[in-house]
Amino acid sequence: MKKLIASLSVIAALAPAFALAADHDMHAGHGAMHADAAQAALVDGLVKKVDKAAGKLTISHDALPNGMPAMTMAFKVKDASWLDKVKDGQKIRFASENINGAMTVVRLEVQK
Ligand SMILES: [Cu+2]
Repeated sequence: MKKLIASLSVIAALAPAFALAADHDMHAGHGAMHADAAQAALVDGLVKKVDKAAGKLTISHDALPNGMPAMTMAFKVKDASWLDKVKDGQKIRFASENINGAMTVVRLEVQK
């Protein structure tokens, strides 16, 4: 009985981590299912940070076609030269795709 309680508490301790992982996987899978729609649809975003060393853009984005709600997050970019086209506070329209588990900007238009 003592052993059962111990293993239950281990499961309880791990449960939040599992829940997070499962949520992440579902999110990624959802994105993959709708890859075609994601490719086509441009979403409004605001550049928060340009990280040339990491090849990443932090974007405050509207809701994405893959179901991700509006939030601020880092995206990889398909073409590193795009990091030279934008700066902090730049308004953009972009399309993103989940590429090998990393949300990646696959189209980017600078808003004047
Ligand atoms: Cu996001």
